[in-house]
Amino acid sequence: MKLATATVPLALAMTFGLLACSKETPPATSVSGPITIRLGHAAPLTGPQSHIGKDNENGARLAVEEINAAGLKFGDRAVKFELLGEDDQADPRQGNLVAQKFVDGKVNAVIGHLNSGTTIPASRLYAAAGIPQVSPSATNPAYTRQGFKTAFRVMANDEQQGRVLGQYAVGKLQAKTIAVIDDKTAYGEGLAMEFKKAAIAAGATVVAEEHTDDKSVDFKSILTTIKGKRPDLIFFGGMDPQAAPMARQMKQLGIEAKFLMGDGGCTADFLKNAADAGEGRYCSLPGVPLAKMAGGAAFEQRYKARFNTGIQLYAPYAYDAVMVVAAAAKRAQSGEPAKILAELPKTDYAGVTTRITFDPRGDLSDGAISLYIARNGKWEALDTIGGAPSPAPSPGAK
Ligand code: ABU
Repeated sequence: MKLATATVPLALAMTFGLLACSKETPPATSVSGPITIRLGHAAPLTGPQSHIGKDNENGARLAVEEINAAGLKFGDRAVKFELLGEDDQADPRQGNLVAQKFVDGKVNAVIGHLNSGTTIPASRLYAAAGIPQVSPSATNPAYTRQGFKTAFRVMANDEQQGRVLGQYAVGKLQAKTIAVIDDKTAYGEGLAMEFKKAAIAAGATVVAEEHTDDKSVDFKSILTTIKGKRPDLIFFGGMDPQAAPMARQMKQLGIEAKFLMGDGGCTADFLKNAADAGEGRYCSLPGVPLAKMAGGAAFEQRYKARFNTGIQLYAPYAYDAVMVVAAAAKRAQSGEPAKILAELPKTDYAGVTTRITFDPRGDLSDGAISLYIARNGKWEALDTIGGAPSPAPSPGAK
């Protein structure tokens, strides 16, 4: 389904449409006919995380549709964006197969992957092929620490998130004794490690450390072990398909410890699947709450109108990731990966989620982390730590 032009935000229409028609830069060639820019999008579209993967893809698709409706041009040549969605199943090996497919298919840029466990290995393939990669959601710091000029992300990383979570657990939630569970993925293990470091530095004692994986749903054995240690708080580094049954089983076992998660558990599905056992649980999410994003409410409205469902988690970030690539292409007046790459580090983009600029590694500068509590079946924002003020969205880079 195509969006009617009338539904495209005015600022976007002006930036990608009207301004693009001005005499900025002549077209690369005099050949007429549209230029097609193909964006690979990779996320789990099957399996336990498919609801989050579909949400990412929807966010990216909405951006592509809005850019096309606004009518981007390079000089007098129309530009059309295409989104090629692939299912990486949140699996590192499948992620590499998808990445190789994008490389072989010569996509102009990649939005993704969703998971750190797929994003990090795939980034090597994109780097070797010179394809720009912007992850909306992979938060393991290692992604941007490999020295690849192709790797960017539009949300704060887990060094920041873990630090905030650890300090919050001790400072605000008054946890003196803590149990840590992770799902042994690049994300879950990495976040748990950063959390632990910060919690210990803030004065807490880690009384138990347990591990599961990203397929398990029965945690009674590790929870029973943890119950014996009587921690004040249980931290889980992992995603909502594990977090929801974990919260339910904590309740069944009568564990009264507070339960704290990172962004992977901070979803609408956690609330639905944990049901009453979700109440009073805590999570964090990189970025400011949607209601405080300058373009958040309008984005949510357009998302719901287009997909007939609510935002699950990272859709606004996937949307911004596409817009950042499109703005770089517009500045370059080209869809060539090398020319987009030359522009990406200069990004200064007022997105839906925040003002996006990149540090020398390709990480979002000044990312914020927000804390939430589940109350009455909703995630209620508690605090936001760090981050630059969010300007009104005007999705064209300067
Ligand atoms: N940021 C949590 C989910 C994605 C990931 O980093 O694996």
